[in-house]
Amino acid sequence: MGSLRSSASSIVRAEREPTSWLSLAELHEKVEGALAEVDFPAPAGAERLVEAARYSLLGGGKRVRPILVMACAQALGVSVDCVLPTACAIELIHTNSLIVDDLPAMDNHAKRRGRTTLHRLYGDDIAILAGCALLSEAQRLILEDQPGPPELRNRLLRSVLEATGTAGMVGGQYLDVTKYRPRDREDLERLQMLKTGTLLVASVRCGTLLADDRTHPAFDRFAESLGSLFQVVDDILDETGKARWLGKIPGSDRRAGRMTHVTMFGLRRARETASSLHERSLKSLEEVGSYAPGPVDPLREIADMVLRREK
Ligand code: GRG
Repeated sequence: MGSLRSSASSIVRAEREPTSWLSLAELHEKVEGALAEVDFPAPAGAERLVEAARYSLLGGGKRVRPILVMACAQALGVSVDCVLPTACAIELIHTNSLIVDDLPAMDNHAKRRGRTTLHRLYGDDIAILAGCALLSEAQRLILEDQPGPPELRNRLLRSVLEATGTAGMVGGQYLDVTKYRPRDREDLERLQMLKTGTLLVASVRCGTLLADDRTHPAFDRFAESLGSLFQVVDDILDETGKARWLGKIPGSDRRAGRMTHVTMFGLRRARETASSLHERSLKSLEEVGSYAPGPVDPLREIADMVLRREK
């Protein structure tokens, strides 16, 4: 990501002109461009490893997490260009989690993002190494390419590592693969928050950290509702989604005997839960809108998109 390597020592505030704010579609385009530029330095002979990492990284994807980083920073008045390294880092980590989740030892998916999964195309060995490369490069992006003071980079990295480690995604995935059976709704939500919610919450947290040193309870509440909404909708899509749209073969939760909002409470209640989480996320955004200097619309559109998504 050569062009993003900046000597700027602090985050730059955007001009508060309505024309300088980016819409959701523009944020999407911006992050796609930045992801395409991410560099994977590798020794001669390891070209196929880089090709594999790029195959997964650039193979579609809604880019919800990096867009959240950018949209939150923008809502707080920060120029989107200044937060791209962290936004990209989070998408690299997310892509790693999809590669790992698809492996035969996990969910053994044949399709992801509408294409053949990485391990089926390149083999398990290269898929695992490509996943590792994505994780390492993600950390390098934050440590080296993210403009801002060193303490900011440390806090960003800490947020992301907490979300991915044993107290986050890895712990959640462990409970999942060892067939941990949630006792009740609260326990199910805890499990799902670890596996899916923590990285979404970290994306929002990174966006606000990049803007200032304050806590933002309204953003935190938005992130938690959105994280839960994302997983409830994922549970619904696993039951009702069409492979053509979903980009993977649905029904993996049921086949794996996984407890979800649908298998525990039924489709109708899962939809009601999704709708109330969506409302809750919009309520938090009203609070955000009452003080944020930048636009909240892209965040609102993300919440709508997460509720209505078909993939
Ligand atoms: C990150 C170190 C590290 C390990 C990962 C495999 C694992 C440990 C965790 C699995 C987490 C997982 C796959 C959770 C499911 C999350 C989920 C709903 C993914 C789908 O996300 P979308 O819909 O996908 O945003 P796209 O393709 O749009 O990016």
